[in-house]
Amino acid sequence: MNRFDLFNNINKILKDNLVICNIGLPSQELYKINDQPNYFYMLGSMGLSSSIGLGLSLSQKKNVISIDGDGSILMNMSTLATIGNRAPPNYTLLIVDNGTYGSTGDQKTFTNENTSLKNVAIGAGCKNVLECSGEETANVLSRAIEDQSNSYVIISKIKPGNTSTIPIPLNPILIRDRFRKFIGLVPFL
Ligand SMILES: Cc1ncc(C[n+]2csc(CCOP(=O)(O)OP(=O)(O)O)c2C)c(N)n1
Repeated sequence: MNRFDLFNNINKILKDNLVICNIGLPSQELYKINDQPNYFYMLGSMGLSSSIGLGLSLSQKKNVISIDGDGSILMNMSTLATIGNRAPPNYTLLIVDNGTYGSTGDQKTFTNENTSLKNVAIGAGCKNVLECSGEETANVLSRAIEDQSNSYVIISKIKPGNTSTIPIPLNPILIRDRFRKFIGLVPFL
């Protein structure tokens, strides 16, 4: 199972929640499957999907799913310490661990070698850290969302590989404003 297969599998869970999606092909693939105003596509800021989702979950009550990549988490590991100490129960971090920097040509990351993001997350103080296969992810994610008392970090181990996509044809201001409207905030002027 690659990222596109995984997103197809979990879209039924994502669609009812606030989703912050990692920069590059993850956002393009999610857009290709299903575009909704409650999906916030990152068009920049590699490594900050987890942090933006954390801030969002702390500032309002709806469930937030941050979708991040292994490469992005490796680049901004300190996010796991913040999550480990401050994540509220409405926050779930889904790390799509395909073992590569997929968006830039599938260069291998260190999760192929000695680095375990599960162990890093546990060491950073994250509770409810679950590693699973791509096939198991829909079940694991839906149980995490249903649990209103705890935050979760899920590491979904999948195969590398990208699907043919187009750049998201939405203006970043539109992505921002329709997301703000969805959570009940007025658009910026
Ligand atoms: C600071 C910074 N460095 C590098 C990039 C280029 N870049 C964009 S996406 C990406 C790979 C992200 O890999 P990962 O988070 O594992 O997600 P994947 O595409 O594999 O799903 C890179 C290196 C960037 N946008 N910003």
